[in-house]
Amino acid sequence: MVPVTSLAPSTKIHAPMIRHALTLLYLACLIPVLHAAEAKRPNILWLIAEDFGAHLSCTGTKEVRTPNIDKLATEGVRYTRFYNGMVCSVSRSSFMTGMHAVSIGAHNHRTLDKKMLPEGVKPLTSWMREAGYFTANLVTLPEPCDFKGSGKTDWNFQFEGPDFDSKDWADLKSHGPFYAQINFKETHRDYKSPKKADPAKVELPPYYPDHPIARQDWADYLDAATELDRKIGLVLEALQKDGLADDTIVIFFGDNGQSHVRGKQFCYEEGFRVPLVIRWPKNFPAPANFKPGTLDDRLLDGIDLAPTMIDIGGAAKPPKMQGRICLGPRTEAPREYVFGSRDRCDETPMRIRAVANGHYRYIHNFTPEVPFLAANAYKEKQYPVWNLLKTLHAEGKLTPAQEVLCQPRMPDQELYNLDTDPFEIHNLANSTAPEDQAQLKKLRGVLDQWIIDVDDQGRTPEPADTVQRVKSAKPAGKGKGKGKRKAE
Ligand SMILES: [Ca+2]
Repeated sequence: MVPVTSLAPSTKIHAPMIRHALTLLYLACLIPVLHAAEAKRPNILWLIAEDFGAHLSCTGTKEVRTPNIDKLATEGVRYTRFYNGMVCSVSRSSFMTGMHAVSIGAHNHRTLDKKMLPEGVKPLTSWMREAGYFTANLVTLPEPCDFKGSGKTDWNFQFEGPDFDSKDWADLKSHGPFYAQINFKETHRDYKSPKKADPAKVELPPYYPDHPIARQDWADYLDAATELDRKIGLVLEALQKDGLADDTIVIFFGDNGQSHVRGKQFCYEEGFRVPLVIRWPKNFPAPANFKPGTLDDRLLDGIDLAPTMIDIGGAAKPPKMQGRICLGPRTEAPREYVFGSRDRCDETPMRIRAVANGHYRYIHNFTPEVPFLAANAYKEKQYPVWNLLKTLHAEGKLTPAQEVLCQPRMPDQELYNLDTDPFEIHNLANSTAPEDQAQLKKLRGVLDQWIIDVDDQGRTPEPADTVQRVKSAKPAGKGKGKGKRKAE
């Protein structure tokens, strides 16, 4: 029999070894689990609506029917102050790079002589591909959807490498994790959706004339939104049916504000503020700052999407990226301000810069001599209210808020109190109220500094022959084929 005393030293010697061995065994078991957890990353699906403000049933808009987007918002989070604008090619260049368009020379819609992206800046798909994601801009959708994605990219830059890996939904199942997008054209003009909204019941912003033409046009827009919602419902159904829903983050947003007279192409709320809804999939724990079924009123910029996707994909945010991660443990400081820019759109040069802090919006019109209704073939052809305003102005039938749009020049500066004046019709730039003056001074300073900080390339005018080149490059409202320029 071995004396107990002789056992004690031996036990003391072996206990750490046993613990060490157990630790190694534990780690050996754990490492594959960790690798599996690392390997399993969520898919990402962007549903991008064209030219769409947050005109949803769940935001209280009358005469629109959006049960599918409303449901998505109930299952996920709806972001109430998401700014993305102000026009297609410019905002798409921004949210696909995580960079302000003015920083990368992509600020003119559409840029004629597209530059290479600066070193360290790439399209989101390149970063996602490097992170191990399959990328797709879906055109071919499952048969029950019975429609195609538009496949729009519209980027104002050149870059190295492929844009996407596929156009076909059928590739998604076998190529996870994926980053995919579907571009919906319903809410882009021309509006061609089934007529459902009653023009007599729609609610117009006060700066548009209460006229049958304006009411019909707004009803047509809402019908386009209803049709958009129907198609989104079909896509979500397909995602479920293919067993992808529980592994896929769904992100619905507008590429820029609605294509109405004071919306797209301008720096007011109507041009920038668009819906954003995110639904987190069941098979992945939701971030702490994501509470399904709630509203999130943080100020967000379209450029925040790209770094957030890269972070979700498990890669580091590229150092030059100006957007901020807005979900998860690496969420960056909340924005105090959102900025906006407008430069040449089609054949209409105009330079506007804007900043908003959630309560006030300040706008600096650098080209006030260019009137709000400056000639633009696309708008004259496609915006009935554009022409209606001119007619009613000539007849003296406009209200003061509508008359402002028909003036021969823009104000040098504009300041709006968004809390008391959500439609931005009372310009407070010349107000003597101390609070207004304080906001004007503060926001002007912030905007001036931003222009320096982001190296705003709009400070350098385009070559003098640019407008002539744009005019000769496209017939208005036509030219969908390659080599032609489509007006919008
Ligand atoms: Ca657009």
